[in-house]
Amino acid sequence: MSKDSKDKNRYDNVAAGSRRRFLVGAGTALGGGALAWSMTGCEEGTTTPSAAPTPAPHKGQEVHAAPGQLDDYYGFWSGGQSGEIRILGVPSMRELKRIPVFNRESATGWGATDFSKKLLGGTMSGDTHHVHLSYTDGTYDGRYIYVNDKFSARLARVRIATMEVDKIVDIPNSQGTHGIFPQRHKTGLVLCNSEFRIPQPNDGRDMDDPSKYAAMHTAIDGETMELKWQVMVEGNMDLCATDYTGDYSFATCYNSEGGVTLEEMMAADLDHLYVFNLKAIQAAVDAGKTIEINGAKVVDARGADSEFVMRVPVPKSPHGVNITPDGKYAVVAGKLSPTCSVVQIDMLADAFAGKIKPRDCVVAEPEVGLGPLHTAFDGKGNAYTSIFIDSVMTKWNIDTAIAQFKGGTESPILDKVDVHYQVGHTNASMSETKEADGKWLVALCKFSKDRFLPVGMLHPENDQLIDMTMDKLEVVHDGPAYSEPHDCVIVRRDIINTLQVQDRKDDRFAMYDAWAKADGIDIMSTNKVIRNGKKVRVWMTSQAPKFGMNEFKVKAGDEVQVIVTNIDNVQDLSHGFAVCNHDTNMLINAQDTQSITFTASSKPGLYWYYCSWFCHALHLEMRGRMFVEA
Ligand code: RUQ
Ligand code: CUA
Repeated sequence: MSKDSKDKNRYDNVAAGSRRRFLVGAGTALGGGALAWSMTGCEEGTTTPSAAPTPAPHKGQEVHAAPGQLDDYYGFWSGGQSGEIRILGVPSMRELKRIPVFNRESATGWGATDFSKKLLGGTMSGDTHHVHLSYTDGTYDGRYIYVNDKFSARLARVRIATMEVDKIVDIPNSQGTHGIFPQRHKTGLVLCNSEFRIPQPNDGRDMDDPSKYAAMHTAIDGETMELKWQVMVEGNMDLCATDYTGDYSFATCYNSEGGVTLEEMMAADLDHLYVFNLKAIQAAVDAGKTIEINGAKVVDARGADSEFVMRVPVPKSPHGVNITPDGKYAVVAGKLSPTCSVVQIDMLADAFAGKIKPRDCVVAEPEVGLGPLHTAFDGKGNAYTSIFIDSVMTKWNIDTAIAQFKGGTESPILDKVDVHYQVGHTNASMSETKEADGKWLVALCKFSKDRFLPVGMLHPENDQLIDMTMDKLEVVHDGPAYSEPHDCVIVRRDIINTLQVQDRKDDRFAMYDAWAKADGIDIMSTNKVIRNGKKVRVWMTSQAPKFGMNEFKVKAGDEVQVIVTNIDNVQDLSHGFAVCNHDTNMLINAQDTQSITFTASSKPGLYWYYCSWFCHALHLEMRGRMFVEA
């Protein structure tokens, strides 16, 4: 066997290995016809992996960011099972930062510091899928980032000024919190879908009676991060969206059959888009027309359409729902159908009033390719749908699709570009706002197969950048990504303004201030050890290249809390505080305070503590001794 054919074999095996059955079955006959739903289709057909041909030089926008050159956009990526958020520069696709959210992170001490421990409540892993920023008047207001945790039904908020998590809320009565979306007219509610149906309440009753399972559409206040209400529905909910006016929220629903096995979930031909009438729900909550489940005010909207929830029938197992930047349409991607269903939002009121049927609100259903998942927009009337099975991005025109649905003959499909491979989410610059600008499109491909050097059994994913400004879509960058970005949003850089040094305004500082008051110390200058029985509190400052205390004494087995205030007042002059052999490290930014609690070793001895973030020419000398006495 020649080296070349060996290589080819290896790549074929890679391809075969990634033949995870995404969808099985059954060939669901719908709209465009029966589809054979397995990824085998793509290996035999259009997207057999092979090394990419050398591309022709790119003639569109500048992609490469030269040394020292800033990107035009911030990209906020979810980190999937890593539990974090990532910040990339777009178009360079350079990774700028990771924000630990639901994960324990060794570098910053997130998950180990007292404040992060309190927020995480002992649950140290998370599955982030959807990152969205807070809005005012239909566009990003630069205040907050929200992200879901699918593992443990939580919603976290990051304050953009500090790029740190400031709140985490547990969502009751929910499993598999998946789609989330904030309201767009103002920083109002953040709506969260539970994907999995469970008994309500889930206390051991009805465990094996799926007919009684239900899922929750949950409203969290985006300012206070308090739970406002839940709406209980019969089907599981996938992606979430909100309109631009504050009237509705949306959830795609698959498994309207209420099945618990794959076969059962695939039985019906149609599923639907849930439309939630937020004003009617709020009125019911205000009037006390709710039931209480685990402390949540719940509106029961199971079964049939009501003033609260309407079900717009769409082809089987819809996935993404995205709202056009003009606020007129909800585009529902078919997943098992090769179509997108376009729902006209200003017709929904008539459907709620019973004047028209819910299905009448569907005004277009263009065929976009096999396995449509998510849709982005350019603000110029075009939609860009990610097509999983075909591994393409399809560009189509919304008005032409509507004309075609009425009998027109012009095809709405404008272009298709191959992506590599099996694209999941997609998003475009400012696409989820009224300021969508049609510059950059990102295809988050679930598999890279042969695009990068093999690195063991698991290959990176591939976040590909596409130039949207030319007649033809063109892939201009391959971005390997680890575990496992689901979604991203791309935000103009003028919207994001971060602090240079800590402004000490988060909840965290109220906590430290209360302790300082109790101990009668000045947090910005005191270096002091305070003992209270077996508990020792160490107040310490840091200023390059010294800690305010060269040594302190504790006793073996003491509970030691170290509170470090970094009194340096220079941007990026951060210090770390690590204690040897104590599983203890944290980052303290300029003008910030952080605290960490640990148990002093049961073995008496000397343990150095040291600065773990590079700060000064004498960074290595920035350390002190902890004496653990018997
Ligand atoms: S989902 S690949 Cu978790 Cu956002 Cu669509
Ligand atoms: Cu302080 Cu390194």
